[in-house]
Amino acid sequence: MDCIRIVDLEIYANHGLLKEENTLGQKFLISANLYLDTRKAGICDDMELSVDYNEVCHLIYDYVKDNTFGLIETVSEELAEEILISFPILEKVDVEVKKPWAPIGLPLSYVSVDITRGWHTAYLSIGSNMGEKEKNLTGAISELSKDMLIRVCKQSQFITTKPYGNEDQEDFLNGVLEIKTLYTPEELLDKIHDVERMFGRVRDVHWGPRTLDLDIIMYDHLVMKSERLTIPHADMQNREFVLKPLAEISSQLVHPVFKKTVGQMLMEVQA
Ligand code: PH2
Ligand code: MG
Ligand code: MG
Repeated sequence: MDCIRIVDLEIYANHGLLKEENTLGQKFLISANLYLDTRKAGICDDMELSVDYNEVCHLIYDYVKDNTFGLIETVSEELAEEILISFPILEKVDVEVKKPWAPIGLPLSYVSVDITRGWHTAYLSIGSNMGEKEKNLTGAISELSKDMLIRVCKQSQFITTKPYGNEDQEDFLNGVLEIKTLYTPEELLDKIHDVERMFGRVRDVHWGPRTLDLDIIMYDHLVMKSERLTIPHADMQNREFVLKPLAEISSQLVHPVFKKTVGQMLMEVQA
C-alpha cells in the first residue's frame, strides 16, 4: 500500500518507569509510516485527498511532549490510536518509538518498540424481540457510534423475522451493521456486551427473548475460535435473519471458510 514516512522526529519528553526519567526527561525519536491510497491526491495534486504530514508531525510532537507514560509500548499504542482517529483517511499506521538514551548503562544505539495498528472491517448482527424493539436497535447503533474506536459505515434496513430456534416467543426486529474498528475481536466482544447490558439485556434463557442482541458475524477475513468467540459466526449460514440484511449491504462479501458469497448463502437458505 502507498505510504508516507516520517523518520526520527526528535522530541524531548518524560516517558519511563524511573522517577528521574519522568522529571529530567530524555530524547525520543519517533517514526511513523502512514498507509493510505495516494493515487487520487497524486493525480489531482490536491492536499484534501491525502494527509498533511506537517499536521501529523505536530500531532506526534504535542502528544509525546504533553503526556507521560511508563512504557514505550504505551507511547506507541496511544500514539497510533491518536493518529488513526485524527486522520480518518489513514487505513493503517506503523509507529516506532526509539529511546537512544535509555538508562541501561551499556552502549547501544537505541531501544525501541515498533507496532502496526489499523482499522478492521467487521459485520455485526443486531436484534431485539422485547420492549421497544426499534428504539433498542437505533439506541444501540448510536451508542456504538459514540465510541471513537468504532465507525458505523453501513446499516441495513430493519426487518421483522420469525424467531429461529426457540419458536415460542415474539417476532424479532433484525438488522446488520458494517463497522470499522480499532478493537481486536475480543475487545469488540466486550464492547458489544457492554452495550447489551446498557439496554437491559440479562443473560438468562439461552435463545430466549432479549431486549438487545449484538453478535459479531465477520471480522476482516479472520477465522478464529476461542472459548468466548467463534468468527465467522458459527451459524450465520443457516440464519436468514442475518443473511438477508447482510446481503442488502454486502452481497459480494465472501465467507472465508465456505468460500461462498453472502448472496449465494442467502439463496441456499431460502431454497
Ligand atoms: N436470535 C437468536 C435466536 N433466534 N431469531 C430471529 N428471528 N432473530 C434473532 O435475532 C434471533 C433468533 C439468538 O441470538
Ligand atoms: Mg444472536
Ligand atoms: Mg449474542
